[in-house]
Amino acid sequence: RQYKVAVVGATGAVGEVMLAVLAERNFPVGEIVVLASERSAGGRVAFGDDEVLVRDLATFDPAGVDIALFSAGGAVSKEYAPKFAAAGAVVIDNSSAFRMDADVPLVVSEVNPEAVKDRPRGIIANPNCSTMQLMVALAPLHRAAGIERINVATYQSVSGTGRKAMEELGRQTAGLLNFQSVEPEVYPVQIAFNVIPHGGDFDANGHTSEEMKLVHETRKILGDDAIGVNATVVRVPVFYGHSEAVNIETRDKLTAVRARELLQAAPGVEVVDEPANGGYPTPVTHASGNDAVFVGRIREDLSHERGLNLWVVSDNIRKGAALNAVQIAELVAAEG
Ligand code: A2P
Ligand code: 11C
Repeated sequence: RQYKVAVVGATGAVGEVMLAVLAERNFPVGEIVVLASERSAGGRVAFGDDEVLVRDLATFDPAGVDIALFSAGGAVSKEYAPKFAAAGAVVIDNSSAFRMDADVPLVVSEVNPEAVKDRPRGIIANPNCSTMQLMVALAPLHRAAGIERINVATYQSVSGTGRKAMEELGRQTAGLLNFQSVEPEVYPVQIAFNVIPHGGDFDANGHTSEEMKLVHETRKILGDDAIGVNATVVRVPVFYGHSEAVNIETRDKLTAVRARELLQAAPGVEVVDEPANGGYPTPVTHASGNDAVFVGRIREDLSHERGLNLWVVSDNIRKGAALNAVQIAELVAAEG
C-alpha cells in the first residue's frame, strides 16, 4: 500500500530531513504534500530526485492524508494536529505539544514501539532530541540492571533550536573572526565561541523546560515513574549533534564490561569506546549525518558502587527528530 504523506514544517531544519529520510528509506509514499507558513508557500523543496511545491498550511484541506509528520513548533501542532487527525490522518508530532498527554503515546522506535498502537486521538508524539538519544542508550541498561537515577549534562547543538539559530552561529563566528562586534538575536547571549547553560524557558525552581523534558519524557518512555533524573542542559557552538555526559546509578551492579556488551547488542546503538586518542564519538567525527546513537567513555563510577558513566552522541535532527518520526511512520505502515 502507498500512503499520502504530509510534512508540516517542511522548510525547517527538521522538516527538510524528514523529507530526506522518507526518500532514503523508501517509505511507501504515493503522494507527498509539503506544508509550511504562507512565508514560504510557492517555493520548492527537495524530495528524493524531485522538487515539490511548498503549500500554505493555513489553507490546506487535510482530507485524504494518511500520515502527517509535524515539525513546525508547538503552537502549530496544537492548532493543526487535531484537525489532521479528525480528517483521518495518523499524526506523528515532533513538538512538545502533546508528549505528556496520557492519551498520546511517546515513542522511541527501538525502545517502546508497541506503544504506537494505543493512540485514541490519532496522534503519536516524537520525544525531544536529548531524551531520544538518552533512551536509545539507556533502555538496554535499564532492562538489565534497573536504573534508579540518571545524572546528565547535555552539550546541545544549535540545529536543535532551528534554522535561524544555525544562521546566528555562522554569522557570529564569521563576524568575530573578522573583528566585528556581534549582537545576539536567537539566543540571549553570544553563542559563537561560548557555551550557554540554558535551553528553553526557566521555571519557578530554576530548572529549564529542556531539563524538565528529560525528567518527564524519560519516565514516560521507560514506563517507570520512580526513575530520578537530574539534568543540566547546555547549548554549545556545534551545528549538528547533541552530546551527553551521563552518570547512572543502577539497582544491580553493572560492570563497564557488561554495559559495553549490552550496548553492542542494542538496536540503534554503535559503541565507539577505545581509551585512546579519538577512540570516542563526537558530533563531527561520528554523529552528524548518521543514524546511530553513539556511545563511548563507558566506565565505572569510582565514587559509587553501582554507578556507571557514559558519553552519548547523536545527530539531533536525524535520530533526535526526523529519523525517529519516519521510523514511527514505518511502525504505523506495518500495521497494514
Ligand atoms: P516557514 O519556512 O514558512 O517559516 P525551524 O525549526 O528550522 O525554524 O523551522 C520551522 C518550520 O515550521 C518551518 O518550516 C516553518 O515554515 C514552519 N512554520 C512556522 N510557523 C508556521 C505556521 N504558522 N504555519 C505553518 N508552518 C509554520
Ligand atoms: C533543542 N531539543 O535542542 C531542542 C529543541 O521540545 O521539540 C526541540 C524542542 C522540542 O533545543
